[in-house]
Amino acid sequence: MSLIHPQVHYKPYQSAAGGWGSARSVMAILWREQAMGNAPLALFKQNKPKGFACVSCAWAKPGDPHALEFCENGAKATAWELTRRRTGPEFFAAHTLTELRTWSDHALEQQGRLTHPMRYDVASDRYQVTTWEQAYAQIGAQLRDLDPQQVVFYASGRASLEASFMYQLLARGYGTNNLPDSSNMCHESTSVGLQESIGVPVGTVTLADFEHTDCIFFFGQNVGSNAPRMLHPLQEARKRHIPIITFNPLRERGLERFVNPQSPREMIGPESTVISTQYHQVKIGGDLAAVTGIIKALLAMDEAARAAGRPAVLDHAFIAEHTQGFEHLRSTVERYSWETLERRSGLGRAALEAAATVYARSERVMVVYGMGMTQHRHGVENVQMLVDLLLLRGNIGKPGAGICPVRGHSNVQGQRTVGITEDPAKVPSEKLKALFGIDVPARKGLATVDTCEAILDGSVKAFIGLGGNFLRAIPDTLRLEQAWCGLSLNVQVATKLNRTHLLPGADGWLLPCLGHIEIDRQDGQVQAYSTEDSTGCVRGWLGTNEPASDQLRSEVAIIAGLAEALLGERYAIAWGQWRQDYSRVRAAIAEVYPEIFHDMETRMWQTGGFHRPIPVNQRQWPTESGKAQFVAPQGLNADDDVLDQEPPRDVLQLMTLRSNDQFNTTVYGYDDRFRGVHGTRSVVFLNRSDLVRLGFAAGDWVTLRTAVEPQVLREAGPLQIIGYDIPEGCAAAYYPECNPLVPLWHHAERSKVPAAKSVPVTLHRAAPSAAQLERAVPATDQVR
Ligand SMILES: Nc1nc2c(c(=O)[nH]1)N[C@H]1C(S)=C(S)[C@@H](COP(=O)(O)OP(=O)(O)OC[C@H]3O[C@@H](n4cnc5c(=O)[nH]c(N)nc54)[C@H](O)[C@@H]3O)O[C@H]1N2
Ligand SMILES: Nc1nc2c(c(=O)[nH]1)N[C@H]1C(S)=C(S)[C@@H](COP(=O)(O)OP(=O)(O)OC[C@H]3O[C@@H](n4cnc5c(=O)[nH]c(N)nc54)[C@H](O)[C@@H]3O)O[C@H]1N2
Ligand SMILES: [Mo]
Repeated sequence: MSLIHPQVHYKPYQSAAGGWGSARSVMAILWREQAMGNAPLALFKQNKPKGFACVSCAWAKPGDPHALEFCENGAKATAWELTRRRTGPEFFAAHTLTELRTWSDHALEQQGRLTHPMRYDVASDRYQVTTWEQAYAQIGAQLRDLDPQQVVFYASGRASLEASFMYQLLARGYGTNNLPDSSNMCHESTSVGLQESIGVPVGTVTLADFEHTDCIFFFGQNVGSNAPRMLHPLQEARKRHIPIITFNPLRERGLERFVNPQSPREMIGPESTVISTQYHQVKIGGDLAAVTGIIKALLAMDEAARAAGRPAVLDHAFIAEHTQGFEHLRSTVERYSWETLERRSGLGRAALEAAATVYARSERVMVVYGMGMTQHRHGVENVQMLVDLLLLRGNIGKPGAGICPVRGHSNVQGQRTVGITEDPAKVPSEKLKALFGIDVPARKGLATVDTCEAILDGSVKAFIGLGGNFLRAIPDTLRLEQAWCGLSLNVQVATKLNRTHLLPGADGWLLPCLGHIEIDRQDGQVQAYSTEDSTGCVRGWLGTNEPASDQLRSEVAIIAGLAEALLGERYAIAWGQWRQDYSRVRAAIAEVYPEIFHDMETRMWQTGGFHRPIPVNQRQWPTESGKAQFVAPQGLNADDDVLDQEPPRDVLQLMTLRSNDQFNTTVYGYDDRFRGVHGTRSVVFLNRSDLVRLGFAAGDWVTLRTAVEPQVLREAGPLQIIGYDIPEGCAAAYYPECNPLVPLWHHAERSKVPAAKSVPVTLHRAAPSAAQLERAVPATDQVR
């Protein structure tokens, strides 16, 4: 099964992000997915009024869209869903799961869209066609025999508001809060950190703020690959000469330069827009120290200004009226010496002072961030330090300022809003009781890491997955795969085949659903759906293309079918009527959450949709104290598992990240164009001084081993070394291939987000497989 790019090579990418490289890439992907017929037309309706929401990232879609409101990777996601390829009954008849488990992630999804409901047959080791009625009835019967605490209802962040709302009602009506979701591996550090600091779990910035800001700080987010549409507002900001100050261990191309591929003038001209005006290659996990340094510089500037009779640098009136904890933050920060801050951040004092100077000059500052902040042991503190920085000059609650977490999946934020959470305290229980007669279980449910622990200890027996690729996305993959086989029931609602489906347990069901680009008809009536994006904006959407198979059911229909089979008429919920008309689901959502969703049915079609109210933007702080909370860092170690004072010299900090040719565990291809890698993902990026010091050379093959908990062998590779522009002591390699290296317990305190960006590893010489050798990177073009 070789679907590898024929020409493997490494060649530093010289061009800007976007531009012709991006346009070429869109054409190539349409070709690759055999989607030339239907995808190009669909692209015109992407992110448009009465069109569909891009199924890629959660970045905001403007109310007045461009003619083509999509990016290279959004086009890939569209083509991926609209592919002409099909993974139907013939495919499953031809391959046992034992065989399919030897296939790559890429090869599996590349087979195309699932078409029929399938059930695993142990005797033949194959999936066999079943009917929807059988599926609902038998899954319902099995669930009735289980204790609800033994069952988990996972959601990946793509399902609509309607489907998500029904899914949590199904789980709670059945009797459990076991509702883990992908945000448990993603922005949960945000939800925990922001809730505590400012009293809301979501970002405060909207698209309009980009027009008013006069400075943007950018931490740990790879905008060029993972939220490319944001490059447009960034470019606009740069045209207004707004400084953008970036902290990232890698010089990510999208954060350096951009050519708008939809601007004919820019495409033929020599000019690209410089995105970052300061680029700080912070050490992995060094942000706590870096932000502490910036705050230290600001405190000093403030003191000096006031001593000299000049206006203060900090907004003391705001701090006094709206915040708590400033003095504690000040004394904590002042205790750290510059020497410590420099060592732990990997940045010089002058660089941090330069960032502080621009911050102090600016009246409206935004902080944008992503997984480089949340997926650390100190992920929650990282987020809170960014809030601290903003609060010092009143940069929350005014136009052009605020905190901007860049969420992942297209509706991941919305799912949380409508009740997908393991925590019953976050659910309007009285409403659910009054409206539907559901008693929300008092017992806290399992989030993602808890679910993994419960699978390991055997206390979870059944897994229902609404999308996603749980077994590939979670940490400690290999250990979990073994335990996973002990599940008695495994139900996966999906669009394409992935590795999680290949370990079906005792009874496995694979239920194919409509994608969001497809027209959803219920009893002949076209149904709309809705989402909430990363800026708290809710909008209505419509699928535009004919479904991949007439057997597909919508997620709403599947949840309704399961609910009818499992719960019957136990509650005052007309599941069947909700399926027939999704506006009834929206009416229920509006009844449960009127402050956010009142008049949803009309407002979601307004130009640009509607924004959920964020009280913080009126400077009302729904925290315990009624004020915004400064949080002082407990320590500045990147990782307490490796003693920072004297790190063993051969331990490197590994971050696992995405290439430009994947969507999470969906591997579209083997190129990471902006990082110069072509035709392979079996690489590890390392600093050249580290290579010399550790006795390796670019082009060598190594396995990585986790350097904590030595009694458990965690390994990934063999990977080929690329000498790269990355700080000393740091390493980078791809997710999900490196997930076996991340110990399950190695997660952020309080949010339990796996610390996928700081995994202590050592390097070990290894021989590549024959297949790997064939696609090895020529050693000559290694060094950048
Ligand atoms: N095309 C495409 N789009 C996507 C996705 C995709 O896979 N493909 N995934 C979606 C999802 S679910 C999510 S959550 C987002 C993910 O989007 P990102 O948040 O961009 O996630 P990563 O690709 O993991 O990249 C993390 C970035 O943080 C940097 N980084 C790592 N460690 C540190 C650190 O300690 N400090 C700092 N300052 N930076 C650090 C890395 O160099 C990298 O640039 O994108 C969404 N959009
Ligand atoms: N080491 C490491 N691990 C990580 C991360 C990391 O940076 N490093 N990132 C984490 C993050 S941020 C996230 S969000 C998770 C992602 O974890 P998941 O959300 O579980 O994984 P995805 O890869 O997004 O899921 C892909 C599958 O979703 C299904 N799918 C696609 N579209 C639809 C649809 O419309 N409906 C349904 N029902 N199914 C659909 C397809 O079958 C596809 O195979 O991974 C996390 N894991
Ligand atoms: Mo994510």
